[in-house]
Amino acid sequence: MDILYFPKEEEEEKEFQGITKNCKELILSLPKVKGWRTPNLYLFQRFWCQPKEIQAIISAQTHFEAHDSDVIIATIPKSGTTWLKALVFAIVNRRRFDVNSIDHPLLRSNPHDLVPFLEYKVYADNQVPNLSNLDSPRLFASHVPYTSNCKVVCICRNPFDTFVSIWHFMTNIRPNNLGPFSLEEAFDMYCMGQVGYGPYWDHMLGYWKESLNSPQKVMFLKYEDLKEDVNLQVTRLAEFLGCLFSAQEKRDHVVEDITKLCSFQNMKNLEVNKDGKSILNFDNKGLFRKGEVGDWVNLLSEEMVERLSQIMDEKLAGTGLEFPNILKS
Ligand code: PAP
Repeated sequence: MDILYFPKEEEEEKEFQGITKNCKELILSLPKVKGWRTPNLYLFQRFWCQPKEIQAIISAQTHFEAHDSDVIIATIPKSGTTWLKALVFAIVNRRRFDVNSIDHPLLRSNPHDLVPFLEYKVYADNQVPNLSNLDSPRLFASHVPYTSNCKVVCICRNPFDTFVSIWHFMTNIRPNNLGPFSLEEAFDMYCMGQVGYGPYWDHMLGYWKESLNSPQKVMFLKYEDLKEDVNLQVTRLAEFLGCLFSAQEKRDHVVEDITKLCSFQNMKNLEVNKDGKSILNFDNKGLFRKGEVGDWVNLLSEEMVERLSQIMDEKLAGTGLEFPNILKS
């Protein structure tokens, strides 16, 4: 039988491209595990990250100065980032950009271009841009738990669907050079917290606790709640962001127009989301898969569900954070 040759070295070289000598030294001193789409993940400031992310995170932590009026959308990957970015952009800019305009930026640009990630766009590739001339409120996003003076909107999603979403996304983009990565192996790593920006529960609970301590500063949303009643959540978001809908706007159905503009079907079918690339080399179309609650039933075995349920029960016990009815989907 032929042995498949996987030139992993090429990927290892790529993962450190553009990383400064000092940063590389730091990264190589960190604990590491196998990566999902790069050779390794490194444990940096208690979270598992890729080298390029680590360099950009350090840069953001050094250079980013939050304004009180800024808004940061903070998420763990695959929990509804794209959707939340679209909603927040449409809400805070609705006086600048009429939601029903055929020229609305969300019809031409992917939400990741309108609300850039600090670690993938703003401070990626060693750049330190001047952000002082940007219109207020400035909108940014991050997968990292930043402590910041500005408002933060966080979204999380039940871990079953989040895992399934990451799994599909990663299997599409994982380079062949890295060799096979089975569902079982990925799930095992997920359960040990070894996934980008994981452990999942620490990320989620960090923002959850912040939202309880400082509800004026941190708003915590669940993907499932958005799916259940997105108009209600858009109204709550506007209140949190200090731009309430007026009685006239309510009569004019502005809330419903925003949710329609940002709906899965609408966004998925836009040209920019069918053909564009907004984050590194990912195709935007990979950001719009099914957009459902409960898709995990199609992938996870009974044992997997039991294992992850136990982990979540243990991690979330006494925190007040729960995902009711997820297992009955
Ligand atoms: P990211 O971390 O790469 O930015 P993120 O947007 O957080 O990804 O999550 C992608 C998930 O949100 C996908 O879920 P799925 O794999 O279970 O289908 C994607 O389909 C879903 N999604 C994207 N846009 C929307 C939307 N407008 N409404 C509902 N779900 C959406």
